[in-house]
Amino acid sequence: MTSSADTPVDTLSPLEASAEIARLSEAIREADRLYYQDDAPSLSDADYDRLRLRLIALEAQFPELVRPDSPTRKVGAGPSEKFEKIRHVVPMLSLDNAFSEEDVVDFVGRVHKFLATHGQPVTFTAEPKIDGLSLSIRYEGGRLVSAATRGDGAEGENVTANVLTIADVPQQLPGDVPAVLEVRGEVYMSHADFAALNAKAEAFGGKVFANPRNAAAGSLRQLDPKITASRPLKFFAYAWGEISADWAVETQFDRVQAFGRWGFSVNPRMVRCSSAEELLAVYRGLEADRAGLGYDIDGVVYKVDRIDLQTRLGFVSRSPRWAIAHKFPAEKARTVLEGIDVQVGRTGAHTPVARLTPVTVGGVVVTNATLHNADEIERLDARIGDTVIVQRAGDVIPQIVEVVKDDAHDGRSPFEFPHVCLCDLATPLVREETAAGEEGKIRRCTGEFACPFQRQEHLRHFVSRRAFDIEGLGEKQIEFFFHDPDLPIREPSDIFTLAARNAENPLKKLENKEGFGAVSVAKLFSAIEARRTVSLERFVFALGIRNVGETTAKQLARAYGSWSAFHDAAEKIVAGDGVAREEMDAIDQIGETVIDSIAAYFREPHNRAIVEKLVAHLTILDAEKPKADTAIAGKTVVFTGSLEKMTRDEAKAQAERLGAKVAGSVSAKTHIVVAGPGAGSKLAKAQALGVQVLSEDEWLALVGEG
Ligand code: JCF
Repeated sequence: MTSSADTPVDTLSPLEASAEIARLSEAIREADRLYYQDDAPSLSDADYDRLRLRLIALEAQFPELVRPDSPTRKVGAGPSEKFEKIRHVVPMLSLDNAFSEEDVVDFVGRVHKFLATHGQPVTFTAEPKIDGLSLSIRYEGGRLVSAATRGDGAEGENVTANVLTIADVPQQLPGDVPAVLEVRGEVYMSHADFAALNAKAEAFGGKVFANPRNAAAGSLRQLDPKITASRPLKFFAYAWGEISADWAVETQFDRVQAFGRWGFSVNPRMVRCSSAEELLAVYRGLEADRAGLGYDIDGVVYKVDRIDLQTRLGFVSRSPRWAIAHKFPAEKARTVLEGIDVQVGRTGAHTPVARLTPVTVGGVVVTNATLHNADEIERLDARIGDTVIVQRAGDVIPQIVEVVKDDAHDGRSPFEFPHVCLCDLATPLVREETAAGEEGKIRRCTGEFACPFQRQEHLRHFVSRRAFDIEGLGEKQIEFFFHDPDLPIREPSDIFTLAARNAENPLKKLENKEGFGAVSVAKLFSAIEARRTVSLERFVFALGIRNVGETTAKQLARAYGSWSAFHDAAEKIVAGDGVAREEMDAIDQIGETVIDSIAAYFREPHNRAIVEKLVAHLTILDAEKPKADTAIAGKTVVFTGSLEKMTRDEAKAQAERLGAKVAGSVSAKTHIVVAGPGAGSKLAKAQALGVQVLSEDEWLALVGEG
């Protein structure tokens, strides 16, 4: 809180405000230019938002100082408008990271445990992790028909015309390939090509890139494919998406080698291994050879080789259980801590952020770093003006790992963390208890929806892709409407009254505002209309209840089936109903922390009012039941004794996938008990109650996966 950006706007003189507005407008315009035109973002999203928010606040306080060309008057026009979107029929995955040898040993152990290999070997592949951009290339009848970037994994940008210019990417595959085939891999630029490109740019006044990855990204995302063609891009194939036919090649390694025979470049350093020790040996070898490879890599990717085992292992959230990226250690640099800002997140958490003298860490300019929390500042004894060591590991936010104490350190005053929220309410910050009942490190504002910081963040979350996902109402637009005096959106229900309010206000039509037109407004309103009907899981996730992420929301939706059932349960829990609490506790993966958060949310009168107002505008669909057309759909199953063909986790995941509910104990409501060797009291109880008892083989035959 060292910059003028922290001076409350209502204490500024018009002269000071005017100067700051000019400065902010220029900074935002420059950032926009770098982002949209040069593909070289100069600011993090958070920093960019901070600038815009400050400008909006200033303009609200001093309306007479608003310039007609202010960047706040423009909405929309993001980079997403540049390319058409392509939906990935098979999502493009991201990999979980391993940062230590221990993580790798754990990964291998988890695979063995899940597959219940009892010490039988499992083969893995190990390959360099290319530091480029993922790409999915689609072939139909062997002919390249489209190519898309990863995007958010579900939807990427259509860069077909540009990919057609990459020499490494075949446009026609040999005759024997599947009718539909998506080949995935990494676009990158070699060190030599990168250096030559930058040398040319420097000589002829072109754009100089910070590192090969940025150069590859900037070259691929060109609207003019002629520019892409002039850039030396390369491609390594390492994975696949949709494939039309059964492909008899049954391992990761062999499939990648097949890509090689079809004309793709595949990485020559990919090998097979059969233990954690062997994987680690590959890692050490690549780490040693890293500088001589000729292209950037940021780690090593390990995968289970057999495709059938990959299928059995499946996914946790959006990452495969059968693969992991082992990252090379972080790079470090020394710089000066110029200031400490405190940011407020959507849950009211106050996070300190270090402002640094810009420094290059592993090819990227770092200007700020996370300090995690107040305790961390104290632990580091970081004081403004100190020399610090910053560390950057892959795409992780840079952090301060050490203070280099100089003679002046003791003379600097320790940082004083705020005790009240930065919002106008100045509500006290509290440290929440952790799940273990200890005092947490995070300080949060207690103002919830009433806190202006949280309001806007709640709204952003509410419209985000995995929540309401309203086309044309993204973060930028939320920011605009949040501050718009004519058609404000201050809480979720305001979204659903927007069209009606606009119709009532003929003098200040949205259609007439800059950045909007009749067509875009009509589109926005129809996108909002379409979202009046929403699935229960999206709705529960969108509420932004602390500790209720997407997975938890899905579990809750499946367990309760309807909004009224969930809401009733929440109300009962708030009222102290022990049975309702126990029922929620019995839901898979839901425990005390989640229940406490739900209770706290629905206990808060502001939240109740906001939710009630919102629900009045919506049709919340009952939860889609898990598969209904299988032999075990809707049945409650209990596993007891030991299983021999699969692990408990796997059996459970399989049963749930096929629509069954897995319970821990036998009751009159149990439909099937699967009993293996060593089954005891649960088996006896099942027999006493007359519940159907199956052996593991009978179970597998029943579910058709024997
Ligand atoms: O080299 C890479 N950057 C890389 C990324 C290699 C892989 O085999 C990957 C990947 C991302 C996802 N495999 C998956 C499934």
